[in-house]
Amino acid sequence: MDARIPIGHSVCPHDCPSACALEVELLDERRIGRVRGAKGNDYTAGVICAKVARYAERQHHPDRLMYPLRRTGPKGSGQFTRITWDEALDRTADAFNAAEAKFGATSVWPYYYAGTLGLVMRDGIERLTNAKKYSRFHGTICTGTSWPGAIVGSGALWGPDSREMAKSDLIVLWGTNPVNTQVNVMTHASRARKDRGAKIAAVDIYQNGTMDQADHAICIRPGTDGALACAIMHVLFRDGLADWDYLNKYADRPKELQAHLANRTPEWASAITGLPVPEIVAFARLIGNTKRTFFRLGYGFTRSRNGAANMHAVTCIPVVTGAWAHEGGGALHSLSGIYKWNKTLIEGLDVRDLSVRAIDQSRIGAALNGDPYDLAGGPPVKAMLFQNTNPMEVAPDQNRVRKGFAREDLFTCVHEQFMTATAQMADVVLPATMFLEHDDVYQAGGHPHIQLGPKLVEPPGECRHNHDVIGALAKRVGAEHRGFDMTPREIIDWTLTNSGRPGIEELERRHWIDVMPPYEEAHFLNGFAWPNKKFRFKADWSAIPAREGLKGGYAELPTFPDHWAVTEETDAAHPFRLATSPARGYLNSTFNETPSSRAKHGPPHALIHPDDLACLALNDGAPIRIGNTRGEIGLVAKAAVGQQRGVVIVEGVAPNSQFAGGAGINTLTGSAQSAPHGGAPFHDNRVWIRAA
Ligand SMILES: Nc1nc2c(c(=O)[nH]1)N[C@H]1C(S)=C(S)[C@@H](COP(=O)(O)OP(=O)(O)OC[C@H]3O[C@@H](n4cnc5c(=O)[nH]c(N)nc54)[C@H](O)[C@@H]3O)O[C@H]1N2
Ligand SMILES: Nc1nc2c(c(=O)[nH]1)N[C@H]1C(S)=C(S)[C@@H](COP(=O)(O)OP(=O)(O)OC[C@H]3O[C@@H](n4cnc5c(=O)[nH]c(N)nc54)[C@H](O)[C@@H]3O)O[C@H]1N2
Ligand code: SF4
Ligand SMILES: [Mo]
Repeated sequence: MDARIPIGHSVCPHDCPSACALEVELLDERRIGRVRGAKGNDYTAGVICAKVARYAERQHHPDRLMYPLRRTGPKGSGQFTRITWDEALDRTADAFNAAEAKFGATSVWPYYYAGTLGLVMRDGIERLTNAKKYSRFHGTICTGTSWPGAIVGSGALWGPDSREMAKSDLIVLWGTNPVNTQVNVMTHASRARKDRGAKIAAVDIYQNGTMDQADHAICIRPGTDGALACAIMHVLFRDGLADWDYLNKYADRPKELQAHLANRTPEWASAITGLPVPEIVAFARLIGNTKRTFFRLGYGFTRSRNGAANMHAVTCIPVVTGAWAHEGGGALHSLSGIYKWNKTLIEGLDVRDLSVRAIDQSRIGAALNGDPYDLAGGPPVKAMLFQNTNPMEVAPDQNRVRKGFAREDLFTCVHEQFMTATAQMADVVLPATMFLEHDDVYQAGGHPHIQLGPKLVEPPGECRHNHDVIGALAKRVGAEHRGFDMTPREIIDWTLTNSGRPGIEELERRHWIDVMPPYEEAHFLNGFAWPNKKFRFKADWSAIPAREGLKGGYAELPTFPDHWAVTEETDAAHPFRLATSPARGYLNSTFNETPSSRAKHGPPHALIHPDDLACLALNDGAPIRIGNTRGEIGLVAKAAVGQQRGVVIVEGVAPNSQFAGGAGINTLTGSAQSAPHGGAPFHDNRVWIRAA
């Protein structure tokens, strides 16, 4: 970087466990230059992904929304006209007030997600919901299955420090593709390989970039991780590789687990996973003979109807080997449980009423089409505000989502940075700031730092930040809470100090603070986070409370680790299994407007085994249709050998508009509420394939 250009310190706000510490070239008060990873942060270690290194391309994109807009043509026509902020806010508030007057407050449903991970800008919308008793938002789309699965064994949502990967002898990247989704995992895993000769194993369903880099690439059928985990533990017990001293001290019911696994043999798992028996046995022995085995557990393998159970099954493995007791050993899914924020002010928890209806985020299609189950017997949804999310592209069951958005009697206001597919359906569109244009505070899922992202440059046009919009709407709908009248910096400072952390000034000076719990706590050396301090091989799913006071369907879930056969399996009409794994250049649907990401990804394509292509009489590059009972899409076939026969991968989330006919990938994904509390099974779909 040019030493004469001033540098600002920030943090990547996007929905990624890496939450990289950033250094940003500030060209003038409005323009940024290059962005690089902070070298001084020992997790980021100077490395960031290519899409954020080129952030100027997104921030100064010619298509950025700059002014409020009102729709003038039919819904989805793309016809809008510029209006003032006052008119935009008045129209939105009028629609909310009209809905409330006629149908009650729960006919308004504020909807958001993690387009920014900043606590003030992401979660402040909850304060409006709670103050007005609008329908509450039950967030499920991402962590709905993985978090309960990770907590039900250990009792907590944390694990060893991710930087400890550098001290491991075997790193198992299970159901995660960090080369695409959180590049810094590879930094630390590669260190272990270079410094100690550590091995990297990956468990996935296709030959992605992470599998390419792995010493052991284990390619299973989708949704069969529970079977593989059981067979691994069967071999560990059978071959004397279980650590009984550790088990007796730290685990509940180890003997019962051993008995339960007696018939979960490698042969049994081979038939389910599609892996050869010797590969399962060799992998189990490698794990059993390597005390410092670090399981880095991703989200991908939980995006199936049996995902929560599979997560629990895999977390049991390092308990059987006793890896938890070793530095560089154990299992980490997310460190989100270490932060313990006081979010009273941000979310208005002091005015929250848990008896108010909550609607499942992933069921937006069903809810907008009036499904009485989703509406819980209450009024229809008549008015919505969207911040930081693009459900017209990312939510499952897209045909129903589209139909819902097209309702003439539904008012929608979308606060966005770009004219997304969701914004195109809106009645009112509001222009939003980007992260370098507002103040916020961030935690990370993949490392233990709290970071400040201060405002570094002026926003373009008339962009306003989320907190500003929420406050302005609050006034117009008569919502009362002291948080609406505070600045983002005041809210950040209050939240930090009331969560037992240093205030904003100190955080601004230091850029980040490391809040990793002590080693003993992270490794549960004083016991796991249950009253009897034992890890639970036998899961009690009812011990994992549904968030936001919702009921879950605990009863059916397996207790001991198992293969839970509830996935959407193939049938005669749908002979293929489809997974929608993440592409490198897009982050969910973010960055799908930047030219370099589009160029990298190319047109939407399906990775299909060459033998399957031959059976279908299709050539590499042929235009195809893929469909199921939910709908069908048009894209091109691409021959790929790196997955089992019958498995198809469509990486994304590519823009709907790039698919033939405009129906995007989530046309094919279902909105079944995966146990225990919901969560969309994005990688668990049966489909047919034919020539276009
Ligand atoms: N470039 C990029 N980065 C991203 C994202 C993105 O879309 N693109 N998304 C961000 C978000 S919101 C999140 S939550 C994280 C998620 O990041 P990850 O934890 O990496 O999870 P996924 O991205 O869902 O999928 C990871 C891998 O799981 C594999 N997989 C799918 N089904 C199965 C299965 O049944 N078993 C096994 N073993 N593997 C399976 C997929 O093929 C994929 O390679 O990444 C974040 N980072
Ligand atoms: N097929 C398929 N679908 C998936 C997945 C998959 O693996 N496969 N993954 C799922 C997962 S894990 C997730 S988390 C969801 C994520 O889905 P979303 O939460 O919708 O994530 P993004 O697509 O990144 O959209 C975020 C939007 O927020 C906007 N934004 C960013 N910052 C701000 C801000 O400060 N203010 C405002 N107002 N807007 C802002 C961005 O411009 C962007 O359009 O997608 C899910 N959808
Ligand atoms: S790796 Fe993730 S956190 Fe880091 S810069 Fe890229 S998107 Fe942001
Ligand atoms: Mo996510």
